[in-house]
This record gives sequence, C-alpha cells and structure tokens, in this order.
Amino acid sequence: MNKQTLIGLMGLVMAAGSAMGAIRITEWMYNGAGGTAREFVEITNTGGSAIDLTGWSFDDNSRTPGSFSLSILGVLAAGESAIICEPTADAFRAAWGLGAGVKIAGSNTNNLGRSDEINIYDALNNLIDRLTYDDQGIGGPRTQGISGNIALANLGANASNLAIASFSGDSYGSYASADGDVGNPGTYSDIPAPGALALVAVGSAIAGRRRRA
Ligand SMILES: [Ca+2]
Ligand SMILES: [Ca+2]
Ligand SMILES: [Ca+2]
Repeated sequence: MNKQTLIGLMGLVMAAGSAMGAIRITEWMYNGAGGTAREFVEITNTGGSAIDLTGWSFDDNSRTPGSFSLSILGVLAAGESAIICEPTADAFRAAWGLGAGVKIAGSNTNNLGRSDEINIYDALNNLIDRLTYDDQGIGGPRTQGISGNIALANLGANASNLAIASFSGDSYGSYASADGDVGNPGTYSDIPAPGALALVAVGSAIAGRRRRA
C-alpha cells in the first residue's frame, strides 16, 4: 500500500466515523441494593470512531450543563463504554472487579433518585442524550440494586419504560458485584467491542479501494 492510498483510507474511516459518532446512555442504577450510595450511569460510544469527552458533562434533572465534568474520561474508542458513579472510581472498580482500562468518573454528587433524569452534554453544552425514568410513573424497571439496560433499538429514544432489568448471566453479561448489586458496568454487548468496529471500518475501506483499483 503506498502513502497516498493510506491517506485516502484514513480519510474514508474518519468520514464514516464522524457521521456515525454517538455517545448514548446504555445502563443505569439509581441506588445500590438496600438504597445505598452506589449508583452508576454507563455511557457507550455507539459510533464508528473515537470521541473525545474533554469538556463534556453530566447532570440529573436539574438539567445544567457543566454540573459534573466528564473530561477525566478522555477519549472513548468506538464501542467503548465508560462509567459515571457515586462511589470513588477505585471503590467502584474494586466492587465490580473491573480492569484498569475501564474509564470511570467517580465521586459524582449530582445524585439520582427513584424518579430522576440523566443528561449528557457535549463540550458546547449541547444535549447529546437524555433518559428520564420513574418506575412508578413512566414504567420500566426499578433500578435499585439491579441496573437497567437500554437495548440497541431504543438508544437515544428516552424510553426508560422499555429498559431491561439485569439478571446474572443475561445477554448483557450481568453479574453480582461484591456488594450484591447486579449489572454489567463497563461493557455494552449490543454493539461490537472496541477493535472489532475499527477492523470492520478498515476492512470495508480496503475492499472499496480494491474494487476501484
Ligand atoms: Ca441514588
Ligand atoms: Ca437528583
Ligand atoms: Ca453495560
């Protein structure tokens, strides 16, 4: 492959990625089992290229961009998930047995109640995704000690009534934490894992170049 072909390939991959890039709320648990302070929100890069979360932020139903910075999460690869949580990042990582590679923004104090809202803003304070939930009013699972998952078809639709409660051994890879909470923070099985997506993008770009050659 010559240099010009390589530059063309990179352009194709980047163009495809920017059109598809999308951070989505994929899982949440508003309390730990018994009402304890172990809540978390998972976001996933469901697009085809990396997204830099520098300047991005989270808020609950006070809907204020900048309330809790997500800059510490850095760059999320295609298919990669990251966590916003109430415990410290270290405590959350230990309780769920997560590796050092899972990105966690811990010690969030904009805390979630039984009826609340999750808002994700980008660096320009644009609302990127929202999940309004209330198991007693809207329906859907009560995510206390058991997380809720947003299926692929419902990503970005703000449809908490269609969320799927986790159970150990489910298709999302759920398991019980050391504290007895059940969920699957750090992974989202409805789309390919990081690496797989990038390979698909490069593979199709190479195929496209070969057809034209
Ligand atoms: Ca809470
Ligand atoms: Ca709140
Ligand atoms: Ca998950």
